[in-house]
Order: sequence, then C-alpha cells, then structure tokens
Amino acid sequence: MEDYMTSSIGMCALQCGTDCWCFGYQAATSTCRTLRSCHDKNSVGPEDGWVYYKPTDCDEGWTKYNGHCYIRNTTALSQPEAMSACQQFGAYLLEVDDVKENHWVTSTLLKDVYCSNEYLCTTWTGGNDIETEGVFVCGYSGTPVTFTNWDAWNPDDMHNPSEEIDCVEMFYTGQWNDKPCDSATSFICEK
Ligand SMILES: [Ca+2]
Ligand SMILES: [Ca+2]
Ligand SMILES: [Ca+2]
Repeated sequence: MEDYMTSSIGMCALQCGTDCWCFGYQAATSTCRTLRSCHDKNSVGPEDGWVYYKPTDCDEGWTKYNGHCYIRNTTALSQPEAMSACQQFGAYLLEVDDVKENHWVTSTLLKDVYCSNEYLCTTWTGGNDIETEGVFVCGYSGTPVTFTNWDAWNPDDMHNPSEEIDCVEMFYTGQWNDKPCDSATSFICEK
C-alpha cells in the first residue's frame, strides 16, 4: 500500500496501474492510496473520508489487461462501422500502444484464430492514414501511432495507386496490414 498526494480522484485512478487492484481517495487531504486487495466498490473505508474504488473491473465477456478491458467481435464490419460499434459499448477500436499490448492481444484474444492465408482472418485496429498518406494516427485518440508491427510486405498502399488503402488491421500472427477501410473485418474493442 502506498499513499500519494494527488489533485483529484481522476489523477488518483491513473496511479492505479499494474499490480494495483483498488485505490482509495480522501478528498479532505487530497491523498490517494493504491492497494493490492479491495474494499467493497465505492464503500466508505474504515477511516474518515476515505472512499475506495475498483477501477479496472471488466464487464462480463471482456478480458482485462493492464487496466484496460478488451472484447473481440467476430461480426465483419468496415472500420468506421466497427468504430461506431465499439462506441456503443463505451469503448474504442483497439489502439496498440506497445509491443507488450500487441503480444497480449495475439496470445490471448487471437490465440484460437488461424488461417492458411493470414489475409483471410484479420482484425481491425483503430489506426489509419486517411488524413495524410503514410502518417498513421489512432482513430479514437487522434494521436500519432508510435509503435508499429507491420508485416514485411505492408503497408503497400504506395504500390496500389488505383486504390485507397488507409486502415490498419492485424493478422492472427500479430503483424499489421493496411487495407481499404470499407473491407468487412472482425474487430477488437478496448476501453
Ligand atoms: Ca491500447
Ligand atoms: Ca494509406
Ligand atoms: Ca496492405
């Protein structure tokens, strides 16, 4: 257990990362406390003014990783449709921040997915270069894509001048491919 001074309960929630299962916040003293075991959700703690939260509980069917919740949806939609579908869950289309998240998605959510041709069983991520060709951004946050895991032959939009190929999907191997955004593809939501 550790105590921190934080300016708000939201900042306190951010302190609760890996190895943190709950956090408590005492507004009167702006003190945040991260914990490895949980009080009942939103219950007032044993000391005055402490309120405890479980910030990373995932709903039924979602899988937790590093403070986020994920679900794989096998319905094939275009990337914009998949984005809207995720928004209806209060989530967004998968944004892969680093190699660890890429590996976790591949080894957990895609572990039972296999095709003889990897192009035939793919999953949308939220990345695209619609705005500026070759500059990939995350569709939800709008931030530049910093980590990438491209397949050796992709992105290949530059070799297809007749077609817009601006959305990023993931092979079951975890490697990325750029594909026309209106292609029907299964997808992963994250929140
Ligand atoms: Ca992510
Ligand atoms: Ca492109
Ligand atoms: Ca491609």
